[in-house]
Amino acid sequence: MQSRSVFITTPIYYVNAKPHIGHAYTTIACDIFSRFRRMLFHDVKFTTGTDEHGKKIEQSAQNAGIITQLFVDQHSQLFRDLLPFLNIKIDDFIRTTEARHKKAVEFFWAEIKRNEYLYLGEYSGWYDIRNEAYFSEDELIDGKSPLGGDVQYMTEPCYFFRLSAFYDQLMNFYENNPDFIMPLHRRNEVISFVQQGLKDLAVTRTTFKWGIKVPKDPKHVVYVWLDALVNYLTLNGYPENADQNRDVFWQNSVHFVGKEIIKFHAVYWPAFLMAAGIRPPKQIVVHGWWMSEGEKMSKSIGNVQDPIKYCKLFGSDSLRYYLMREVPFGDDGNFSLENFIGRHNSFLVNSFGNLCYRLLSFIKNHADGVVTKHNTFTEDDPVFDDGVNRALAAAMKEMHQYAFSKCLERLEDAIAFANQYIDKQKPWALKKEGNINRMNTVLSLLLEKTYIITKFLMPFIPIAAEKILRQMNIPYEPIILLKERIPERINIGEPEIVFTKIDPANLTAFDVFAVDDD
Ligand code: ME8
Repeated sequence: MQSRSVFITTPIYYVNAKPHIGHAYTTIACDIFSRFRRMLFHDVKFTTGTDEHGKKIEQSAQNAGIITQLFVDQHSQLFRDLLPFLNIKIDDFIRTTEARHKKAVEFFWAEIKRNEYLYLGEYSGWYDIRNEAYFSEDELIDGKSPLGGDVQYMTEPCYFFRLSAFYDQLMNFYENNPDFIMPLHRRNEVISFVQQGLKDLAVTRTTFKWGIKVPKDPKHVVYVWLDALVNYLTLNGYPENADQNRDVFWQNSVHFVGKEIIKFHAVYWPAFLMAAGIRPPKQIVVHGWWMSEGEKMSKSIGNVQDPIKYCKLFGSDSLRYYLMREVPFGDDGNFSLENFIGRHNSFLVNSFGNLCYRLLSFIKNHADGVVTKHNTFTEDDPVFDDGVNRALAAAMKEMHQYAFSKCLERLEDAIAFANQYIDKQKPWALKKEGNINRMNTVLSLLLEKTYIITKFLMPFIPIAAEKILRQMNIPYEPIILLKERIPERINIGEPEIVFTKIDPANLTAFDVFAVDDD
């Protein structure tokens, strides 16, 4: 049985540059899943935030010639400012420089120290500053870290976390929780990583100051990943809310992450939590990368796309739909303006938008804006009804598996059925023949199905769906019910076109690919 509560988190983003499409992607996916669960009347807590400590951030501030606190304040604000553009509704925004987070990290540290999972030693290795991680000589590729960053050899005294002690516990955990890592093929990667053996992990640094100091040993700064991962607990009221194991949100916590940070979330984080006596989160949902010009879109590479430009040009609904539909969640995808326009025009305009507008404007113009249910059925009706119901049920199943693009494909099937039904039933011909009862039967069935499909699309395209539902003028609860019935008599509102075709020829004035230099 699925719980009625869920705690949905994005990774907290580094504040060393402006947000780009990659960040927008994860946050949009979380927003859509949150809205979906809310529309099942579940209790949802959805959070995001910024990761503000570490050498990389300190260096970025120095390079910009700004004091670090001011630099992180400004950049964190950029991530916060992005949210209304994307039409994201969050419950909390965390910054790792906040007092509540410092308190949580210090408490967490003391817990794992008390449980004897920390010891003082010395660390030497090749340090990748960009990715805040140490590597051994044999892990380097062409003199760079396996993550592609420049490395320098460093030795420092530091605290180690006894990760090696968690091999059996982790393996048992993966075995007993087969859907801990989604999609499932990612689970095998994690298991084979752990099977290669777990070395103790250096969890403090002395080479920089910008971070949370180790309690009672302040020349050490807590490793940025340990600091960052604890954000999920801070957001859940830790340490005041000390018994996370009994907390319904913690028990149902779902971390959405990009595939490059799976090791931190699916190996280190569960081990840190086990060391503190807290059970791991319920699920880690892993997605792939948006690529641009053949490489991962990344602020360090500089091949990024600005999500705000897309929202301003085409509206947030179009961006949300494109990102969710273009690539199966979990796979990599190439971000392309051409495909963006193609999907907008073919689905939002020609398929869904057209169905709603042709149906509502027909009702307005040829039925005085009123649909009354009538039982003049033919054998086509249950076929249509069943087809749509089946597509909706399949969409629901995909959504629970975080298969956003497959969910949308099933909704597209439902819309295609409706468009076929309207073409075959020809309500305009029924009107001409004076077969008003049959026309009403057809129109009410179509309106009912289009209404349910529109509600299902709400998490994806909330602005347009809301407008269409208002045009339908059906008193509605924001809840997805697959077999909902509409009232006997509907007096529809004013039909309006909600999506207009994008003509690439009109876009020449805008350089959507320009990268801002600010
Ligand atoms: O890793 N395609 O922060 P970050 C898809 N602070 N998603 C992308 C992407 C792309 N090209 N680029 C970024 C960090 N993302 C840490 C996380 S969590 C405790 C600490 C998204 O600013 C994706 O979700 O580098 C990825 O995992 C995240 O941004 C990385 O953001």
